[in-house]
Amino acid sequence: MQTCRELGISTVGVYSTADRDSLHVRYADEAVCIGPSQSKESYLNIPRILAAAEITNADAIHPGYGFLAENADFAEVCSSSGIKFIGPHAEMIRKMGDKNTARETVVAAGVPVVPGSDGLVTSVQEALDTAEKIGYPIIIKPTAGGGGKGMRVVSEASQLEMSLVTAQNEAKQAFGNEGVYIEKFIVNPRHVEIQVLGDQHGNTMHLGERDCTIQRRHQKLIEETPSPAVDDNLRQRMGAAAVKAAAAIDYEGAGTVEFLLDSDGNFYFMEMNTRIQVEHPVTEERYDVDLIKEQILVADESNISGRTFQPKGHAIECRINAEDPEHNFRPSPGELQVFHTPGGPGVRVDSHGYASYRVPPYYDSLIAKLVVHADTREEAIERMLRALDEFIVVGIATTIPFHKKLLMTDDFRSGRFDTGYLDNSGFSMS
Ligand code: MV4
Repeated sequence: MQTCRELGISTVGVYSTADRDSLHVRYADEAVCIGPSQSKESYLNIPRILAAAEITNADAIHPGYGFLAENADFAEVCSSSGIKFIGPHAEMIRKMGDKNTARETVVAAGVPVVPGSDGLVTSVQEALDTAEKIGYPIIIKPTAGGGGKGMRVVSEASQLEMSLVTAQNEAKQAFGNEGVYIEKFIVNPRHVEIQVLGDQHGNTMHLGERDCTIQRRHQKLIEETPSPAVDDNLRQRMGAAAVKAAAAIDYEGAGTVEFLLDSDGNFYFMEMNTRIQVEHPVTEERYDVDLIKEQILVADESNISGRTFQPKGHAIECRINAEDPEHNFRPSPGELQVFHTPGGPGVRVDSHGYASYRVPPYYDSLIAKLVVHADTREEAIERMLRALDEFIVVGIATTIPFHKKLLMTDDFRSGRFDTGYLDNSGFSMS
């Protein structure tokens, strides 16, 4: 909506009754209530969203990064209703949404993947043969999953049959699709992803990487760019691989190609997210770009050939969640009695909150993204610690104390961490 304001485009916000006081409702030129708090009845209800678009005469819908952002049926219904879905076409979402198809698609384009099964695994014998060939441990992944949902690690042949059957049943339950595939399990990798942008004229480019290795139970907590583990040569190779993956499906819009990076510097395609992501602001700060503006421009048929973005400095994002890090990150909804956000050079806060706002208990716990930009990683860390000290939230518990503690550790400062860090390193709040 801020981008639209700058572009002279008027906006309509949609909201559930639980979000009537959210900042996006006040910021929008018009707002339409689309139902009660349960997201199935509001933010996931396609007919209600289309009705809101139609009564307000909307030209386009920006799906954000949750709910329907990667729903191919929604993208399809938008286009057939004459409303531009700001994102890729339904077929592109479908191809990348089915993880085994995505894997096969990028392999054909010459992108490295982790050694694994040749397509979906349909029998115990096939699973045993695949695992024997690539070696244990292996990981079973549901093709309809993503983001870590429903994955199972198997460390020896004796567990494989049991794990396969369980994984298939769980996948059927959770996604209505029992398809699973197998990969060699890479122990404690880093999560490094590449921001890509494609236009409607066949051009595809990348805007460097984001390191999202600091995660807890598949929830990212800190993201930064550049990655402490990526040099210019690796960035160039991962960027080229990400562009190949996106170009393989004629990708349109902003997208992210996720890679695992092992401790020897090998990278492997994991999945492609066909949406703008929560952590996109770190790329915006380092590359001096408004990615939402780029999404809107390519949706309006703009051509990106010849566009270049000059990276500068280092950007870090800390996710400020309504969660209590002292109590296993349990949710802590409630009133923001005080909500004082930091400012000053190189500090950005993206939030829907304000003093007296009541964080509802129904949705994702993210209440603010605190993003800093500075010349070097060291200066960015100091700036982040300064901004975290200035950030005052009274009324609910947040992840601010967690970030202060983590950013003080030698391990974080030296870039010595992997995706297992929070669970294995002994790092704790007490
Ligand atoms: C893996 C893996 C190890 N080996 N695949 C989890 C989320 C999804 N995008 C991919 N995931 C993983 N796939 C192979 N072959 C380890 C993970 C993984 C992980 C990846 C990124 C960040 C955090 C993670 C936490 C646990 C497991």
